[in-house]
Amino acid sequence: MRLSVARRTVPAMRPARAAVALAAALALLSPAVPAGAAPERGADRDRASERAARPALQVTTRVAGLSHPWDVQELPSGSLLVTERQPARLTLSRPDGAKRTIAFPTGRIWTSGETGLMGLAVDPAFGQNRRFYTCSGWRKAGGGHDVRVISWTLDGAERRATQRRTLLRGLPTTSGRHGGCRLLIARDGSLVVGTGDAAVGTNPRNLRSLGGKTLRLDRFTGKPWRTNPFRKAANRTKRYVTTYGHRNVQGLAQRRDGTLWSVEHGSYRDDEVNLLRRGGDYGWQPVPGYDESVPMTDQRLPGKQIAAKWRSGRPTIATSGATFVYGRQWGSYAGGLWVAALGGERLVVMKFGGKGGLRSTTRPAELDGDFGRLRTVTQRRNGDVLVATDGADGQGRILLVRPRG
Ligand SMILES: [Ca+2]
Ligand SMILES: [Ca+2]
Repeated sequence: MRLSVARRTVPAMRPARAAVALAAALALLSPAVPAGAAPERGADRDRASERAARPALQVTTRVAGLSHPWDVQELPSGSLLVTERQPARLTLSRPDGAKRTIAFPTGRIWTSGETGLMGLAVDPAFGQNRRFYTCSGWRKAGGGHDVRVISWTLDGAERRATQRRTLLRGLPTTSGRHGGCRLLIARDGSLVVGTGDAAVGTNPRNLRSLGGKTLRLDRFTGKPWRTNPFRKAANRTKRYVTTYGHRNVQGLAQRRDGTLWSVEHGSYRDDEVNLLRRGGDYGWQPVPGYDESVPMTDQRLPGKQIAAKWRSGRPTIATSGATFVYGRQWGSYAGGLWVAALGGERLVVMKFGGKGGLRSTTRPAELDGDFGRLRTVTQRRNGDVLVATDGADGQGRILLVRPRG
């Protein structure tokens, strides 16, 4: 049994299945069965991957000198684009390590508390259209502020961003608390937006508010996405809503089987990882006022509330950005959802079965406690993983993670 050497691992597998898993693990030794490939295809293979080797991880600093880096994405040139929440800066790090601040209207970004320059997505056709997308606080021309999703183009010299279009405005804000906001371009080309409830108790369940939701839209026109569950609603805001009843969505990820997942911060309990279903109610409704004593998924609400696939219980670890990581070099970490934790100052690799059931959670020792708060995780095209740390005042970093070997 290799279970005993799995440091800090909580296997969700029942002992009765061990014999089956052992047989599957032996089958995995055949090179014809790549570890980590399409884990949703078969439960046996999934269980087998639990037993595959966990590679030792090599962690180095790829970019230093950042302030609250919030998201990082790779460009086709190999340069990394980084959003820094506060002070609302867009930074580029070239493959040779040279770093520069992109000319960008930082002064228009509203920064307060948890809100600033946040989510970032790079267009799949960036090589042709040079587009990328941000979600950020925004100072309205006539005073006041909201959170907006905006498309930009980056010039060929990678020095200047030009605003193309405000795709979505009016995401609610109050003090800056619970401002969201994560972006993901799904494989069908839609732009998915994970939002926060702005610490207003009625927002998550109000389908005329963009707060406490996942939203989906056309990344070129900003129109509601064609498969949205309420796309025919009379109310325009409602047409954007994909799921509701969220507290503060900090992570969005798509698995190879096409399923979409969100990661969100719990209250005093229960950070959650949710498998998103169109039109689903995820059960956060902290009223009257902003009463955080209610459950993160309150089944007493009318209708059906969808339970989380993973929850932290108590204490919370403030789970944030996440991505499904693939590639056989990652051994049993492959196919897992790699989740960054802020308060917990760790990375957690969660393995889920084909139907979304939790199989195991692992805390790689190499990314546990040594780098402060971890904000998000991204996988590069070459398979390497990038992890953003949340350091303030130039202490934030982008870490490069590879299997040691
Ligand atoms: Ca929930
Ligand atoms: Ca109910």
